[in-house]
Amino acid sequence: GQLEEMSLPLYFGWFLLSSIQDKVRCTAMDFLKTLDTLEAFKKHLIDFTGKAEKEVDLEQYFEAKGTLHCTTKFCDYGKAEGAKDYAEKPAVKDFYGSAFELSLSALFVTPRTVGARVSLTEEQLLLWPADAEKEAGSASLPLGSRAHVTLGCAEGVEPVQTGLDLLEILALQQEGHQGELIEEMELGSLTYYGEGRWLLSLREPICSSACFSSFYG
Ligand code: ACK
Repeated sequence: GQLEEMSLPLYFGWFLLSSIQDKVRCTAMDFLKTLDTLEAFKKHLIDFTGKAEKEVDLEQYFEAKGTLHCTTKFCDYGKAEGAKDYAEKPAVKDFYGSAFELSLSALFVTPRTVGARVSLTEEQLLLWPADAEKEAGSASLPLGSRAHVTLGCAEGVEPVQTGLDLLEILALQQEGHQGELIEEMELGSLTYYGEGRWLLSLREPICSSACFSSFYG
């Protein structure tokens, strides 16, 4: 029928409830504002500016990228590998349009992106493509490691980079890099992983209602 012939979406994912989007954006902005002022951040400013002594306003540095969501499968209207198989998975069909509770467990900042890590439940992992981490060259990381919400990108950076930046930090952790614990902030503990990579593990994960759906653009 006609439905089957419709092209596949740009991506499938969980779309955060709009009231929670504001809360997440505000939390991220507060974090950027604070990070900006820390001596430890200023010490590594060159990662962001390419020049010592130059100032950076992180709130201006990153551009927001549309509606907040956690991509499960990027389909590129059917052109991406495995797009059709994903769309036909029973779990994808069964859960399409259903509400979920996403847990945002950390915020991370790199010179390219700012994002939130999403910790998926077993049920949510049913909607996670088996090759999402492999595709990004991080086959040894657990399924769902790439799950994130993009909160902003530096000029000229595409949002696909956010998940790759998260995987980079998680790969460092897996290799035994503890990072440098900078300080206990109100929101959680802040760790520096070198090369401008900052991770804030949230003391209280942000819980967000989100609808599993797709985006056509
Ligand atoms: O921030 P994101 O997760 O990164 O959400 C957007 C969304 O699809 C629309 O562009 C993500 N995206 C783009 N290209 C890819 C890709 N090759 N693999 C996985 N996710 C992608 C992007």
